[in-house]
Amino acid sequence: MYRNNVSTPARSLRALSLASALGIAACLGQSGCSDSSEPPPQPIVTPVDRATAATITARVTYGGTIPEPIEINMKAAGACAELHAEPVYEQPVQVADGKLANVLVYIKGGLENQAFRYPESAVVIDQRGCLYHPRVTALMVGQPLKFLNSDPEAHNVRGRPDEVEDWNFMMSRKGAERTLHFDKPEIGIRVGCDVHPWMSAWVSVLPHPYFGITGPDGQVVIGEVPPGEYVVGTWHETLGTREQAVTLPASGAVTIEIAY
Ligand SMILES: [Cu+2]
Repeated sequence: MYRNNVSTPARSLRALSLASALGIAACLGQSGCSDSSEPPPQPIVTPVDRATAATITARVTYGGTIPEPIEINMKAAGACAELHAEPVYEQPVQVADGKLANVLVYIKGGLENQAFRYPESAVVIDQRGCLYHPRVTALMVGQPLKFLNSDPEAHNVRGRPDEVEDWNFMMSRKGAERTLHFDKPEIGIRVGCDVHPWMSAWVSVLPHPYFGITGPDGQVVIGEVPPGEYVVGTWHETLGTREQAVTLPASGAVTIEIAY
């Protein structure tokens, strides 16, 4: 979470602590209640010359054995079980026709000392059917990350980062929302719910806009990249990381294949 802005987040944290001390549920998990930390100021950006900008297309494939999906037992939480007519399975390795989904593809090296505007629009993770939607997501430093609770069941949202501030809050009512901002990058932050231990989401925070998550086609297209030498990195929650060097000519379009 963003903590470098000395004034407002510190003040709101103090207010929250005071409210907690007084036993006031300061906006925690109430319907329609948004408890937003302040976004950081937009940086002074490094301009990108669109006339020479280039495109990277990354195709991610999987050639290994696909693990057996594991049925999630929601019976301990009856309200969750009631939300599903069919069995629900845990399957982090989403492969269709050899193409691997839910992989973060991002520029890992080559953009040092450059700064980019973050989108003001929030990336949203919904808690629905006692699962996170989407399971894997990414956003920029400073960009809002909004958690929603669409369930008639209470969830807590616990982040287990290594670099950014950790977080943990309850979202006890349907319609509750809560927004976070991050002040530094981190790849593959685990998000979970202590009430429903099968709930897993993964959030990555990037210092630039050159990233994407593969869909069923296993592909990410990263556009408007300045020409240059880069390292493209990938991350998958169970299959780990890969990286590949890329030379991007001016106005070029380079396609790389990344195999797991
Ligand atoms: Cu939960």
